[in-house]
Amino acid sequence: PVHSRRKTSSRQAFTATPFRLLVLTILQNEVVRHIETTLARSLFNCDESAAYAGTALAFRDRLVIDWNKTQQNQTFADPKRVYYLSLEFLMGRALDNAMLNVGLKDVAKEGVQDLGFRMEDVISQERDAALGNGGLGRLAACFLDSLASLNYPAWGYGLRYRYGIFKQEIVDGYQVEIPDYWLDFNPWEFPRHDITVDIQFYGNVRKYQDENGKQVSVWEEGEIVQAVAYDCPIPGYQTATTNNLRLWSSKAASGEFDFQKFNSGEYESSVGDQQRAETISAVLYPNDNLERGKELRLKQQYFWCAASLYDIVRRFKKSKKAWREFPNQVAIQLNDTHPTLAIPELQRILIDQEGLEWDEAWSIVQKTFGYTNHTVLPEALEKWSVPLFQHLLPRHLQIIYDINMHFLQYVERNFPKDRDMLGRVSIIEESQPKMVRMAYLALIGSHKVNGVAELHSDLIKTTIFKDFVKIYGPDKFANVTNGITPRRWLHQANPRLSELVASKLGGYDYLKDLTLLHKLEKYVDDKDFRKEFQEIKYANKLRLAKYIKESTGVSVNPSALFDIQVKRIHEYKRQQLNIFGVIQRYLAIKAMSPEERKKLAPRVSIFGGKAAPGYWMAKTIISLVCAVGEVVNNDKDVGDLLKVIFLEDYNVSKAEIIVPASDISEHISTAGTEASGTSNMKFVLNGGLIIGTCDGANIEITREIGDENIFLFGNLSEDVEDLRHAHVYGNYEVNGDLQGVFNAIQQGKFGDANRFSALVSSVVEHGDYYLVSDDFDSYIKTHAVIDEAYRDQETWLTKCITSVARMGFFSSDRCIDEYAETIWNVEPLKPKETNGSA
Ligand code: C3B
Repeated sequence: PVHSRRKTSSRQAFTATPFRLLVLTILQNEVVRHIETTLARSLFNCDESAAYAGTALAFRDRLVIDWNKTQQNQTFADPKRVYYLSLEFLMGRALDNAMLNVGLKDVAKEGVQDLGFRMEDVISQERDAALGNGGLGRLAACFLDSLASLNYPAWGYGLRYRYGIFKQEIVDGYQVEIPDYWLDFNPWEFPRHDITVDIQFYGNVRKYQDENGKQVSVWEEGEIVQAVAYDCPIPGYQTATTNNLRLWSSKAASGEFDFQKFNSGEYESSVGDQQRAETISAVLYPNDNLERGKELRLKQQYFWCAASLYDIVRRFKKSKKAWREFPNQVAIQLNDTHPTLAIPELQRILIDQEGLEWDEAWSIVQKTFGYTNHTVLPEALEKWSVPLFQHLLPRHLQIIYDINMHFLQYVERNFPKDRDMLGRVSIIEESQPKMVRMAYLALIGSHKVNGVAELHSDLIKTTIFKDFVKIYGPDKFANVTNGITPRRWLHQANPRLSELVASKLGGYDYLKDLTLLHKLEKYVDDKDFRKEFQEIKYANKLRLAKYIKESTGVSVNPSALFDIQVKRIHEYKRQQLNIFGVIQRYLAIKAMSPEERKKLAPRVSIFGGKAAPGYWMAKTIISLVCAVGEVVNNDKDVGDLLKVIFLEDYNVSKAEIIVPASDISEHISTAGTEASGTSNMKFVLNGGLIIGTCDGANIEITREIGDENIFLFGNLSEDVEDLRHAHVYGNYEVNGDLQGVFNAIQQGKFGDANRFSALVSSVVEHGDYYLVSDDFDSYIKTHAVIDEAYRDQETWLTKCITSVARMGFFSSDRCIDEYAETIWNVEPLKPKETNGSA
């Protein structure tokens, strides 16, 4: 078969007709062969799903060749590798990405057309791989894309959940969760039944002295569960490098059920062990920025960390290098505290199994790990109860106590006068029951801790890790501002804009070096360019309007200002502020004269996002949005001036339709609560403007694009604490406009007021923790500024174009290069055979 990647790296190279025809024929034959043989279906009843499957399998074949080569190359060169440990990988769809990276999308498009299908429809047959909740999981997916595209020898390690994040349905204005069984047909994974690891739980620890008088600990008995590897190829853009994402699936160690029980007639309980083992990797915990301390979650964490470390250590041992070389061969990045158990696990392997002394082992551990913190929200900081640990992982608890003892001795030596510090920084919280503070363990066991945007990285040093800055010095802390992959979030989601950019920049190199976008600035006054840029935005809005009509039945005017907030529903992200603002707009419109109405730009307020199933307040916010939509959208008197939409089941593939269609997107968290945010970057890169608070990456976006191109409002993070203190509990007075909104809700304008009373009372009675009342005025005023700005379409367009041109900094490629240099100390490994451009 033609191995296309080397020969079709750029579109220009692919105009030679006879060659193109040949490839087309070959590709088409492969698709047809897969449909007829792999899927055992006749071409006569080939539907879109079969066309998808055939196309996916044909592209998969091509990926696999490069994947094998990459792995061989890495085995042979044995460079230092990066291991990215993440409980979440929110990958979305793979086919479009595979086609882009293999470089044959145009040909494939023609091929499926010949079979009678549109590529768009074929692509949309694929289910999202939704193994994540939100920003943290999607960041991991962007990182894998950049790691491969930049040729870093890197592996992702995660869990192969049978159920990803639930599907959201809205029934009568309420969220309903539907399980996401996504594995019916997944051509992008390869089970490795030969790669298994036995993982131990429970049991007890026996200590004895060996023949040399050395104290030895053995972890005995308990229960064994087997981890089976499933591998997914991760192709890079315009390179042959294809890395591996290894996901672990759990199964009973014997792989068989209890025959004795079976034969004695206890059929159901005979499969019990099997099922209990399989439960470990069954389902993703659906909480974003919240930890609930469930035993099964801790089991997931250990299962995945232990299997991954076994794999990493096995690979290292093949090289027969001395243990002290381990940190020169291995960099492990902890995506938040979820994989923190990898730290005591590596220490356990080194001292209990490999016989190293404590200090030598610990020095290896610290040099190996890096820890990324993604949140300062107290409810998201992981703590596990000591009794649970004792029960599930008795040896690890001992090791954690030993780590803590060494650490506290060090602190005591260096800060003899500050006795309180010991209690504050101890890994063990002296509560009832005692708790293990995972963030402290992660920090102590790593050589670098990084935040994900400048403000956030500063905040962790002055709040949750303040004492640790004193103990270790500031150099242990770093900032790596998040980024996004331009391949998915520009080229794939917005092909027309990508093409327009390429036409001006002389090709698609900017997809590999996003800073090249700055060259667009010289076209900001170019009439044709402006016209086309605007037309593309309109076409994207039209596409979204069509989707809104199909999914909600509501017609929206594509010329209206599209105002979008899509992200997980959380009080700190303040969708409640947004919907209160929408209500205020509705009330204002109702009170306007016809002349005033004429001046107002029509608006569509679009919301989307999932609420954690147990997060009642978040679910109430969704209900209020739906209830307001019900009233506003049916109010003939308001017409096009305002529409309110809640889009069901927001996910990665829907984001690819939604993001390119915004005029304004909302990133309005209480200052200091959103560590970074990454959708803010996606929206601006796609030619939309932002309304936002001075929080997370909004601040750096402002610095890059200029403050004339962003609509900032609200209080600053340094004032948040004082403002919170100034609030009173009980009957708190809010100002006129917000009071008007509350009155409308309480009068039942949007249905039974009792349904929404918790939202109102969180502000007026319970201290308004998220400062909705403090920021409301400035929020409303800023929306008025936006209305005014939108009336001047030419200036608006200039802002949009200029912003796109200045977004180069926010590529996840930049971000990965920073990690590689400042945290991992790894170098790219050139692929053996490349397409010449890598
Ligand atoms: C998120 C944060 O809430 C975002 O601000 C940030 O952009 C992303 O991580 C990526 O860094 N986050 C999350 O999605 N889940 C958590 N448990 C913690 C943080």
